[in-house]
Amino acid sequence: SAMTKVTSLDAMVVGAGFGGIYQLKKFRDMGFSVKAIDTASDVGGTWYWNRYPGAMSDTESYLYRYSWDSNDLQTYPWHKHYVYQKEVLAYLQHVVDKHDLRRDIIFETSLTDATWDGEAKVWNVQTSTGITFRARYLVTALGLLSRANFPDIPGIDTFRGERYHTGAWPEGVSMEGKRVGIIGNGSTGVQVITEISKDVDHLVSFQRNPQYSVPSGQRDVDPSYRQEVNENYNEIWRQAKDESNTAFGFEENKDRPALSVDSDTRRGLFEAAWKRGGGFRFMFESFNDIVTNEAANLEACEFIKDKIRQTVKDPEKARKLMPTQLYARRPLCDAGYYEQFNRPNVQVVSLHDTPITEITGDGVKISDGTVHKVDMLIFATGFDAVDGNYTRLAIKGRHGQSLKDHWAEAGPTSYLGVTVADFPNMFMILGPNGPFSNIPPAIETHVEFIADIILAAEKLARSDSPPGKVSVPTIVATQEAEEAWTHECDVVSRDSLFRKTDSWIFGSNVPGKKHSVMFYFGGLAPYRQKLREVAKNGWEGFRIA
Ligand code: NA7
Repeated sequence: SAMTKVTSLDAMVVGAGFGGIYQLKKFRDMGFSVKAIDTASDVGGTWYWNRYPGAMSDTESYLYRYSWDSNDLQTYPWHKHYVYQKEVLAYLQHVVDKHDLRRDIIFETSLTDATWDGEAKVWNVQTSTGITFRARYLVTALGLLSRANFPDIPGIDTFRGERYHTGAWPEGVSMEGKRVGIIGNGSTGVQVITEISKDVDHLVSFQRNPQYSVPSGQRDVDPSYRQEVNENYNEIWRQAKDESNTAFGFEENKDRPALSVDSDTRRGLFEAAWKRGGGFRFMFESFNDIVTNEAANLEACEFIKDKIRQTVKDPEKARKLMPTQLYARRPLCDAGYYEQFNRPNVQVVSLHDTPITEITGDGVKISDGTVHKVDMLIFATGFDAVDGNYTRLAIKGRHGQSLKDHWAEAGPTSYLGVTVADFPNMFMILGPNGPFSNIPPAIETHVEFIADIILAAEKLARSDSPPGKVSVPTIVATQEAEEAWTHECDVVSRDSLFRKTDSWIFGSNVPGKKHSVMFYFGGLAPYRQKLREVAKNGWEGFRIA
């Protein structure tokens, strides 16, 4: 029968990745009745879906985890400086099991519609499996990068071979003996190419814009290193969250412009960074102006281009791999990316020289008429990032308008990256204009802020209620606060060369999507300071009733 089951909850969490898991735990600890839903059949979010070969976090292992379980920090194993997808997924499953969170997660269930009922002060949430929820609070933990972006290439659906997007990678794909084509060479494509080159019969990278990549420095962890981390964990987290902008575990350089030193010194510092490894380190640790001063940026570009020239033996391949843009996209690192092109079975096609004209039944045709025959096509073409995860969902605020409507004119705006005016009691983890930093500490910052403001509002509601009757609080950001935060995000990113370089970070990777500010570029530590001030000033920018 068409009986709909309605479940009343204090809070509902959408998504069971890094963000949703912690939010669920928080609500549980607050004594709330809470459920989380996820489209996937297990926890993990990003790390559930992105099972492509070579998938790895490029945040060092000791900082790519939760900071709130000190026992776990001391004991949970990690063996390399960076964690691979399988390990991140196993870690998240471990956390969920350890804290018995699984019983409140409903899998294979997607949010289809959420509507604010202003009279009852609840969110009515419909799901793909017919379960309906009535929840006082709605928290979306959808991830920054979950909505796959497929290029619109003629003939794409006529391809008869295997076809995969890296963000929905199935288990058990074999590369052996296959001719493989890959479109996309961002951080995902670089990881895939580096990993599979040795396994495939033949690989062609169909490359639009070449990118800059530096060594990751992936290596085994020495037991003494782990011990040192363990002994200093409190200090490590304090530095990452409250002193650093990127929260990657190093101090960003604050006082050395790249052109303030002579060229030998500069080269020496770049070389040292190259040897240490890490994309964020390379970009931010040695000099203070690589992403704000074009002349400084060009110095970094030249250094990396020299490395490409030295590494790639075939001058024609080297030419195609040479970046032409500024070094101002998400910094990449790898375990031997450029080296792969020295293999005779690995080719690169420059789509600037010869664009793809169509995908045929058995390959990829480029503008000079060549058809590259392939058995498998890999789309490492990224995501409709940040707001793309929201605009596909019908989440409707107090005037019945959706988030998509709300963002139609001004672009994806928010107050503090956590909430949107006219969407009472709804909070986003990593919504638009949240901090641009290492993700787990940014997530923790959001989850803790959301928990704190709800606790404060609940307390207020209890003290305001007549005896015997508890009123339900509503928390909503003001339009002015949202506009001011949007302005602030605009101002702090104005000098950034990232803003002048097309990529998903400013929404310019998807055809038709408007170039817009989607992150707070001021850094995690200043962001957290701002949140503390908001709380201290009586939840400034919010109306709590
Ligand atoms: P990215 O960084 O958005 O990279 C996507 C890649 O796909 C990039 O090389 C694009 O070329 C390429 N692309 C996209 N559309 C096309 C079309 N139509 N034709 C050819 N090539 C195309 O996604 P990733 O998955 O690598 O990384 C996303 C984030 O995940 C990353 O920053 C990490 O934080 C984790 P382009 O460079 O735009 O010319």
